[in-house]
Amino acid sequence: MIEHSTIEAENAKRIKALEADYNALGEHLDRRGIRIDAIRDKVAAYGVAVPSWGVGTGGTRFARFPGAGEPRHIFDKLEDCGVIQSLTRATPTVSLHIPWDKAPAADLLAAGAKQGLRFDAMNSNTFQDQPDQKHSYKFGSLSHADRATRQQAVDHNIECIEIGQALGSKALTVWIGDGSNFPGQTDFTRQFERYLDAMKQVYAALPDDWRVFTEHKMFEPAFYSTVVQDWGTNYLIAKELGDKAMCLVDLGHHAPNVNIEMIVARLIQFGKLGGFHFNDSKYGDDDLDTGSIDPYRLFLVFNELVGAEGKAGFNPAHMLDQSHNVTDPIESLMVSAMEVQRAYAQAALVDRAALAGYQDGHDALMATATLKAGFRTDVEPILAMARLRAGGAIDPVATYRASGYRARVAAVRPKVTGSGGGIV
Ligand SMILES: [Mn+2]
Repeated sequence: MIEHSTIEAENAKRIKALEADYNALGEHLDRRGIRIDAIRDKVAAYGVAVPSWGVGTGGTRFARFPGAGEPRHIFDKLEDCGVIQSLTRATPTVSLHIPWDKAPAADLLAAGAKQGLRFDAMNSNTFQDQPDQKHSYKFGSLSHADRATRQQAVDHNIECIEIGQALGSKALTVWIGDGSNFPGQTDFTRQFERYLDAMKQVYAALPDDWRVFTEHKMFEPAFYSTVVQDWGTNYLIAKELGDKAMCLVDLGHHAPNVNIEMIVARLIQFGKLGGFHFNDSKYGDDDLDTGSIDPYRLFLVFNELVGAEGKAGFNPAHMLDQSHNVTDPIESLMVSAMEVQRAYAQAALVDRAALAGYQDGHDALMATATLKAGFRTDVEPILAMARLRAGGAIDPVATYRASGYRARVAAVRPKVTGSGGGIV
């Protein structure tokens, strides 16, 4: 845990500069007809979920280099998530992965409450074989040719719903590794029929106030075809299943240069945007830190989200989904949560009435300039002020380093050298 006195001491070093920057930005925004406090309050109310697996060091297909003081189990993970929330005040929820995070519900609830954390969407796992598992997922899970294997995958997803119900979660995210590695290996249509049939069974087990998010991904671990390949297939699934089924967009699960913000707009327009997995990428599903490669694209996604605020039924779930290989995962997740907030705040600055006017008047130059005016604004004082007022740190990374947390937990948590898993 981070001592409150550490946060206060670190904030004391920075509060004067922050107040000056905040006031200067307030004057600037005032000239643009924007009330800075309103944006600050929007940011303060915004939260993004941390994936439980994100606090461990990830890995690549080649190796995993463990870091010091990595969490040993879900309770260590919740402690790390508590650190992220206490410093950033941007991550009030945690998304669990079953079976990695399996533990008695009462213990999870107590540990979450101690850290001031609630539980977001549940994540099932049918892309690995567990030691006690009867049927292998080597050739698929929900779309497997063998009925008993499909049933095992269905039962696992239903178990995830039941675990989630006990924790106050309201959604299940389903990502499968099913697909094929060779042309001709599978029949596209029959495989997809089997998947839909299995998902209908999962859907039937959803409580009334739950949603199921299906996550598309164009490749890996299947490298020729995947069953839930793209947003079009994902949309078909959501339509086939029903109103509680929605599409989840992982920013890394598209081909390079795909216009993801337009996909977001389409899914919003037809009421099927369920949520996000935020990360960044350069070449593929790189799972890099959110906003580290292309912050403008993140902003453009948020521009669509802010534009849709208030639309009936619009309530996407936001979660980070990254793999940290060369950084302290806590630092990466803090920075990423702040990058998501930054894109949100910048998108909230866009003058939408002016933008619509330029769009309808065919003034392409001023339309794009109006959009970019939001992105160009340095909103850091707004984010920092929102954190400060909520009891967080003006500078979360500096405060975290000053706290000595990593060294403290490294002293009691032995190094984990096994494969971590967690690229989903
Ligand atoms: Mn994902």
